[in-house]
Amino acid sequence: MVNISSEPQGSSREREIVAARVIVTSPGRNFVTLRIETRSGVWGLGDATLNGRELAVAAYLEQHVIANLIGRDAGRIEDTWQFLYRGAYWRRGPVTMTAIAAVDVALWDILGKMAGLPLYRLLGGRSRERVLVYGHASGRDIEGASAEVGRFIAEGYRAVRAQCGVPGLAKPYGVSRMKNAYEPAESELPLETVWSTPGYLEIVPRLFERLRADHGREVELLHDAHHRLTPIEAARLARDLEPYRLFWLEDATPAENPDGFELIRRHSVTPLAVGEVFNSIFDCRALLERQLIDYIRTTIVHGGGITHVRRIADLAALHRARTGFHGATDLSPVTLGAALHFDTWVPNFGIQEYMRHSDETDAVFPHDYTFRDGCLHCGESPGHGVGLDEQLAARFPYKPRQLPIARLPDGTMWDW
Ligand code: KDG
Ligand code: MG
Repeated sequence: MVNISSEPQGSSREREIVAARVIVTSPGRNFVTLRIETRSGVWGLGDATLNGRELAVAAYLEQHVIANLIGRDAGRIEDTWQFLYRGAYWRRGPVTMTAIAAVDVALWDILGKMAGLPLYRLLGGRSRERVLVYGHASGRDIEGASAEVGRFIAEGYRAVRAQCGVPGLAKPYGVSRMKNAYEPAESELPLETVWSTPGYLEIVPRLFERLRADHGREVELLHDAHHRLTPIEAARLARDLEPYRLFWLEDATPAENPDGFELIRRHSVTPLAVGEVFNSIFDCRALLERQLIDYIRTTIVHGGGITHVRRIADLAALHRARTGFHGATDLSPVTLGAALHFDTWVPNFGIQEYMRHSDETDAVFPHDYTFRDGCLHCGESPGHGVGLDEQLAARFPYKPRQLPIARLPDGTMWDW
């Protein structure tokens, strides 16, 4: 008889899930983490953070998911994914898919720990030596933004996203106050900001003209329009930016209707990135199949975990699109750790967003990934390599925070 307990990933009894709980903490910003534990004592972590809607995911997990996990085999990752997706009847949506992602990533973490292998090796091994990242530079004006881009280059970054203030607009997207990293969810109720497109369309090409003049053509430059433009405005911006050879223009227009991207494509060859608010392959499908985008940004935490996002990456590969995972600070170090293993493996990798977490966040989530020469490197410890110091986490209680909203000068509600 086969001695199943000698399997590297433990016997099915050892893999049985005996406990799972949600930890909510706010070391500088809110994070929701799921911890799943097996009978063998091996545990795994998954990120369940949905910025501004954190407690909805925490409740989804606590009230509707955890009881279903107890007694299941932690090694049945695919079956558990299908159970939570198909079995719930109510499919997709950011809350559901973030909750499923948390379970999925925790199970992959457990599998890695039981096998004694880092996650990228479970996925199929290394496809590259390092993960190219882009940092976030911003300034109240072109001058300030260019100085910030210079600071990133001096720190070793090879790719930088640049945003700058727009004359007449008090709080345009992506421009940090003081020297702090940009953190949009800063108030208990949504901060009301005013948006106006004409000034923005004037200043952004001038920003990139200046950045090329100051920093040359080698550094990769990116920009996020954050869903503010209509398709024809986005087409104009994409065309005006062509001389400055952007790595990508992100979220040029809201993506619910893929035809908007068709219109941009008709007018411009600036590469396009979309998808940080997507949560399933069905959101990505038309844009990829019609070759309307170049980079897909849907990431592990909001896209149903590794099990689902690798299907999205494969679909993208069929259409020569590459990954460019969302990586703002509202995605916890658990997501960043898992993403770096995915990035190290995935054949059609493009770039990874990297906004450094605060020191408090890094202390609560000890991790083994490192930054060097403009790239991140995943660690070699088993699983995704990110832990959680629960005692420290308990010192940072949850703080209600919501993302801002945008209105046009006449008060019309707009896309933030
Ligand atoms: O939670 C919202 C932020 O993650 C988002 O505004 C950041 O657009 C963003 C980006 O590209 O990082
Ligand atoms: Mg974005």
